[in-house]
Amino acid sequence: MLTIYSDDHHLHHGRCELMDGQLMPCFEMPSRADHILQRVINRELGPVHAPQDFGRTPLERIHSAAYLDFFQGAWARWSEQGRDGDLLPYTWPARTLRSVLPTSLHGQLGYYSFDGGAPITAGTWQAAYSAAQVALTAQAEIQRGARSAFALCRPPGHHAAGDLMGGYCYLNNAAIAAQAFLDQGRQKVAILDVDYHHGNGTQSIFYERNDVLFTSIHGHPEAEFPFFLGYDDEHGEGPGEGFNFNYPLAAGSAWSHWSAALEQACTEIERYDADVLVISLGVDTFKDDPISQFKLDSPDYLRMGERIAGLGKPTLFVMEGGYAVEEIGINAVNVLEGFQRATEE
Ligand code: OKP
Ligand code: ZN
Repeated sequence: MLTIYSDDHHLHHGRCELMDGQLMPCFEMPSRADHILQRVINRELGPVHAPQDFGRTPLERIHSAAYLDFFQGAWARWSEQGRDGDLLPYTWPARTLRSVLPTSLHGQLGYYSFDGGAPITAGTWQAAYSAAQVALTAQAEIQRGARSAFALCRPPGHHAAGDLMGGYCYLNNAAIAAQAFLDQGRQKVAILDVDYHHGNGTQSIFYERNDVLFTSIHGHPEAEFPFFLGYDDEHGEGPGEGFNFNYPLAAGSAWSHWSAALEQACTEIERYDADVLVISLGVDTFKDDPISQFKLDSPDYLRMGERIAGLGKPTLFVMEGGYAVEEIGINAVNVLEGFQRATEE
């Protein structure tokens, strides 16, 4: 399986996040992608290529031009104010307030975000832009006929909506790739989001559409980030009604419960009869993940890959979360090796 990877992810290294009332070093750190790349190489998964540059146009199919302009220019505005620390929002247009776009940098940052978990640093735009190009380059490989490809994206993307950053995410790599498939002639794309957290950004982007099926298995939003989306009664709206399926699970869920949800998601994906499959591949379902509450173990990721391969579709894997840095490479590449093994049989 071909892996697409860019060193540009090192340009994004946030300092701190607020966690249980304490400032902590960001869990979403560069060594995550470094460990995954090392495992890809050590296991000889396949070649590793740098991304091509498809420009901003495919990003604008998912994100508003105003949002992209803001994100691209935010650091320059911040440093013009003489600042060099992380740029973080602190006020949002929540209930009772108006969603008007202010002129000030921090006002606009609140307008274009939903939480304080996505710091903008000097290199964040370049890193996120390159991650989107990584996804698009892997997508192009599948469009050329490959059975599968791995987009080793960092920062992740599934919490980013059309004009919102948050939850470590800025550009929705999986959504950008899904849209590229459609723009290049595919009719139906299925997304399976296996990250521990609900992919609220991806769901919202495609919520009123029937050309993208969104399915997600995640910690129950009653108890887990992002809290305000991801319930099992969210089925889509308008033309998108019946094309959104959430499988929220309780804290402590292990493979037996998780795999039962996977079976249900696979049933919906098979019923949809997609042309192509996009996996939002988070491995923060791991038992030792420092910010998550599921109990999957490393061998379970082999089975996950096997089951995904059983769907028999061209499959694009897009890296999302996973914060047990020592094991992230083993777990992510286990999914890919499980897929590969089942495909060869
Ligand atoms: C991103 B992905 C406060 C703690 C909130 C946010 C989790 C984002 C997960 N900073 N944690 O889905 O793995
Ligand atoms: Zn996650």
